Amino acid sequence: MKPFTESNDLLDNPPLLRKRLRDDGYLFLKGILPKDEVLDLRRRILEFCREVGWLRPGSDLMAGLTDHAPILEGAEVWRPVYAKLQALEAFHRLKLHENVRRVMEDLFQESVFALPMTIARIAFPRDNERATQPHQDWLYVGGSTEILSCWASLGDVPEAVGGLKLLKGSHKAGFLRPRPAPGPGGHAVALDPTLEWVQSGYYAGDLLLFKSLAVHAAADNHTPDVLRLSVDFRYAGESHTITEPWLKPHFHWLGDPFSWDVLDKDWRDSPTARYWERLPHLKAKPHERLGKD
Ligand SMILES: O=C(O)CCC(=O)C(=O)O
Repeated sequence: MKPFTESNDLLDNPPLLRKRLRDDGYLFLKGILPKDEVLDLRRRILEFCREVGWLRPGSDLMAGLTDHAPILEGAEVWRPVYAKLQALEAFHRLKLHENVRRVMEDLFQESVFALPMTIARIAFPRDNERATQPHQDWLYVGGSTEILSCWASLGDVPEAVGGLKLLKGSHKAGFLRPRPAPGPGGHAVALDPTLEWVQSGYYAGDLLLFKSLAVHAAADNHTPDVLRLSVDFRYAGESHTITEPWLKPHFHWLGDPFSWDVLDKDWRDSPTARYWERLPHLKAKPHERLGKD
């Protein structure tokens, strides 16, 4: 598979950065997130995984090795682990880092805000058929099609472990009607055979950002035993409309503990909590899931 084009050399040239995003549908930025904070999050999440017996006994925590049968996102046993992860202030803070904000302001050419819903994935090996299928985020995110998605590995994710791959140029085809499919999100789109997948290995701190209509998917995890941890979040310019569900935590549709009242109770006074309630221009509308079968 062809590697991502790295765009760090354009960070000082916003017009060219914007042009590359318009042309390719994505930007791959090396080392833009604080590596120490990313690795600290990895350690904390892997501790939660170890507590419930998902990690290989006696193995190095940070290696994230598992012999456990794959656990699917949403499963009963997954929920308490994910609730602990979602209750970490540092998890929600990562997306607000000034390096990300600066890039987003250059791209949107106005003040920006991160959508509050922030997603983590604990993707098991030996489960490629139930990994995230090719899709466009706009189906789930709705609102302005200019909203940008971001995906970062929590730790190093070499190509063999999977990470996220993207169909370069696919954002130009408009909204593609999805069909039901296994894996997170539950939908997939047909692929334009003239377009090429791109993917690179990720190091802690790297960020892939892409347009809401860009087709992307989980790349296969070719290892027998390495968990893939990642975070994904979204940004909008202050003039753009978002949809109301994205003001809530991921999996809020299950109710508590996936509510802000439960998740941020220990850090309610921090700037990470409820920052969107202090944004003067935020516009949110209900989400009509166009294209839902
Ligand atoms: O990490 C994954 O498997 C899926 C992430 C994704 O599709 C997204 O960020 O929109």
